Amino acid sequence: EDGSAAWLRYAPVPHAANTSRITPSEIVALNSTKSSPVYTAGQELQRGIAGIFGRKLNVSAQASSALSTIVVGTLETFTDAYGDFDEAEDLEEDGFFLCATGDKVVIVGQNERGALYGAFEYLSRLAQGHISSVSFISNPSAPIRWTNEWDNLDGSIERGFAGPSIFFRNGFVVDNVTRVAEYARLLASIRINGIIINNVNADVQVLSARNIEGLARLADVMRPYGVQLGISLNFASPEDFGKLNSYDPLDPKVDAWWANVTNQIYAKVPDMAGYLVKANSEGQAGPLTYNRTLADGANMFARAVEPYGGVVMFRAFVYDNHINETDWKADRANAQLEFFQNLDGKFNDNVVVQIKYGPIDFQVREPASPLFSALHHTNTAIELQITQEYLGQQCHLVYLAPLWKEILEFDLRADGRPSKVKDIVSSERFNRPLGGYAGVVNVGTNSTWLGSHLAMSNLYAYGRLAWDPSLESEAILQDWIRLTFGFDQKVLNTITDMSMKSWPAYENYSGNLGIQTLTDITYTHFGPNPASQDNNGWGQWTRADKFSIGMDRTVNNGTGNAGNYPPEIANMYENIETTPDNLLLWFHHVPYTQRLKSGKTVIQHFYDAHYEGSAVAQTFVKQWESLKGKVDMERYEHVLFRQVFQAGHSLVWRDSINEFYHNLSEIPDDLRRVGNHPYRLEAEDMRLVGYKPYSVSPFETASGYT
Ligand code: BDP
Repeated sequence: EDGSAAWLRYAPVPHAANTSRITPSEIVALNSTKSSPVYTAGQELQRGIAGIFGRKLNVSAQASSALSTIVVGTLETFTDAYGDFDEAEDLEEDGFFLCATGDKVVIVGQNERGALYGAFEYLSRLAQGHISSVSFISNPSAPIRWTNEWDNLDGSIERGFAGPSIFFRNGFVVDNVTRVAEYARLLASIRINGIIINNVNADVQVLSARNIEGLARLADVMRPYGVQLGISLNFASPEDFGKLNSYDPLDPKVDAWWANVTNQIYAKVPDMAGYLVKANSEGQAGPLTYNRTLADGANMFARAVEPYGGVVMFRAFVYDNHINETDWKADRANAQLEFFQNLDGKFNDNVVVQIKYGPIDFQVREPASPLFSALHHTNTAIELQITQEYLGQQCHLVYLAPLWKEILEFDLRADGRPSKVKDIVSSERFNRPLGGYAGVVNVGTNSTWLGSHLAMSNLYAYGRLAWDPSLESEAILQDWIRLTFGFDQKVLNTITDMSMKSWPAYENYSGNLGIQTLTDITYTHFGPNPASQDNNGWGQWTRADKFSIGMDRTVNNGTGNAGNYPPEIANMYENIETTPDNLLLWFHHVPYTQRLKSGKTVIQHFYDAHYEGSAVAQTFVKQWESLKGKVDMERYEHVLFRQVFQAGHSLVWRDSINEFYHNLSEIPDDLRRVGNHPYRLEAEDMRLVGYKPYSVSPFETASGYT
């Protein structure tokens, strides 16, 4: 159990009696072409049933009249072979119909991909011991359900925590693509249909002839899983790679250059999903250099991929990372609206503006980005981060579905009407042709995929929510636990409890009340460093001084950011009384002695929350230890190591943050804990062998500064 099977373990179901309940004697997969997802579905059903029930069924491509079969096909092939059926008309693109009664199982996809999804759904049910009869249709919430990998051509991964890239090595696409196929299989099982395989900070060399050949090899192994390949582009490629003297999107030479490159790629990868573009952000080139709009830039790529049905994901993460800290009206949270609001309706229909869930950058808590409610004539997608960049980097357990759900279920009240984020990105609310989900994943060659077994619940939940955002976080989690760790009730209860407590705990011991995560902001984004959250050009600021803390984003006195929301929401955030406590410091600058709705002062809440959050992290170790013998040793030890680390690091967090604000405000903790470091073992108290004292930065991370 090294984690490579993830949730597709197909472990035997515990009660032998169940084996007699699955009686189909053969599998009919109505396509014998090996690159076809229907063929894959047949193979997968065979593999899964062999694992779960120990029975090897034959797979045939010929429709059979035998009563006890599992038939999988597309709407077209199924009706050709077996005639019409009632549910057919309700199927939407990528959707499937699954009907299992006794020994007869019918799986029909609206297309090939849908058929494969139906097969995975059936297997997931079997693997979880659900063998009762079912008959239902399932359709996706949105057409775009992609991952974004931030892999560099040299094989490193930006914000990757699980070893080097599975896609690239030494400047080129890897030779051995086996693991890419395995990854595509994993993603297909959660109904992800596209992967952008390279970093948004894109290297122009992805367009080299050798790499385009490589893309074709990657696409070939992903195709049987219905996963399309896409790439990130560097806006300056015409100049830096093509040797033109410009990359102006309105220059016909540049346009022709992109059309030509795109034709070359589609010649090798006829079903390429499209392009992802990060422009004019954090030093990346873009159309603004030529006084062209971001829409001019996006539409240039859109024209190139349009003949092939390709899509351009254009990131709304546009800002200048040299923001002037002394300008009190400056606010990075306003950048998205400043750049995109006036472009609504100016993007081609195959462009999707990809918006991070909040206005800043994957923080432990942010309000939903107001841009979702501002673009009514533009396709949008939400960008989520499975990679725990600011959230413990896979060394802390943080189950993210509850965070994503808060955003997806948030009602932005555009035009005073129900406007939940999930209904905007599904394309429904503003009746758009496209919309969906982009999840930053960053798998690596580590057998666990993400570097941590428990972090895989996040990838699983991402796919499930992209398909159906109305699912509950806990229900998704429990499916994942059963598939990953089996049927033991104590295992289920314990991992559920730990996971559901994990985001609140992390928020408590990192940054609470909407102050942002308080990690080191200069580069690592990992441990505590509240001082770095001011005096930096990135615009992630706490505005903390001796007396008060928080960003004033009101229209009245602040940066005006609250006014970016539709009126009902704007009014809520404009006023301290109606702003929820958990976003108080996001929208308001208040004295440390400000009373929260709970009655506590801001500073006392800080102290208490940090003690509470880190205390919860201590219990994760005990909880996990209680599963010894119920989880295989390999995964048990791997997880235990991380939980012990998290328990320790949460104390470092607690003490650094509390001491920092204690020093700054000079307001004592009511319970006089700050400065005492309960539970903590000091390096200074140990006899050091092979270690030397070292002055740490930031100094608060060690109680004695060393
Ligand atoms: C920031 C990451 C950086 C990414 C950037 C982005 O730290 O590595 O390049 O987001 O999303 O949060 O483009």
